[in-house]
Amino acid sequence: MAPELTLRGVKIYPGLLDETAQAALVEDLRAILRIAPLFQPETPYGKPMSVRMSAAGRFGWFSDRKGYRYIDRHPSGVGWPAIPAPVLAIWDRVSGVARAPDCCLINFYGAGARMGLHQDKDEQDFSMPVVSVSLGDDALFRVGNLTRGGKTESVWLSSGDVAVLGGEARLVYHGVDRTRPAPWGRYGRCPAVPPGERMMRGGSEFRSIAFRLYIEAVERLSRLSQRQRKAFQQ
Ligand SMILES: O=C(O)CCC(=O)C(=O)O
Ligand SMILES: [Mn+2]
Repeated sequence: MAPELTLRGVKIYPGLLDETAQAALVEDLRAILRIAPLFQPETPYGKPMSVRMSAAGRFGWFSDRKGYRYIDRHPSGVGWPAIPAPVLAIWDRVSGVARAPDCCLINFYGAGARMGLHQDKDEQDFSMPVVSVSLGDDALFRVGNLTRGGKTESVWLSSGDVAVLGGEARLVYHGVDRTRPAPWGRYGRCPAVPPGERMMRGGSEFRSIAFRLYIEAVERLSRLSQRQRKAFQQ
């Protein structure tokens, strides 16, 4: 499938998912988050990240003072839910690889959340791409270079857009500067994400969400200690 847009090797498929598909995916994500609630990772420097996360699949990404890594259970101790079939179908359409993904990371961008420029290099096999699916509000996605620094370019990703970091672009620096309410987006607001809607009971405003699929590093998998796990169970 040919991408409509390429930004520094990142392939972008604007509006790959129609409104019905977006709404169905949001329901799938809600079901995952009821089992494996969003948590706030900490950087290895001890700073809480502004993006909250969860995951589906065999592995989920996690970070605390001990570093960035994949773990085989949600920090509460519950197993990660399975990757929903429509997510696997998106992977099949755009990834260009036969192997199925092991991880569907769910990134939730609440008000003011952002993600600084970084490379995705906690995975084992860089011949596997990273696929990103945007749902909800628009996100300003920034792409840099294969090394830190230098000029960067950005693009607004809207609900239903899919981006693929693969091949030469697998290890480009990238990040999300900010989000903005979707009415300005190319395809409007994701119908399942009305403004101000509460995501979960006692949960937070479901302002924006982007989730990505990963094939990642089994060998670098680690487990949380009892003490680390307890911190999430309170
Ligand atoms: O949310 C996005 O689109 C980017 C997130 C990202 O780069 C990451 O979680 O590694
Ligand atoms: Mn990344």
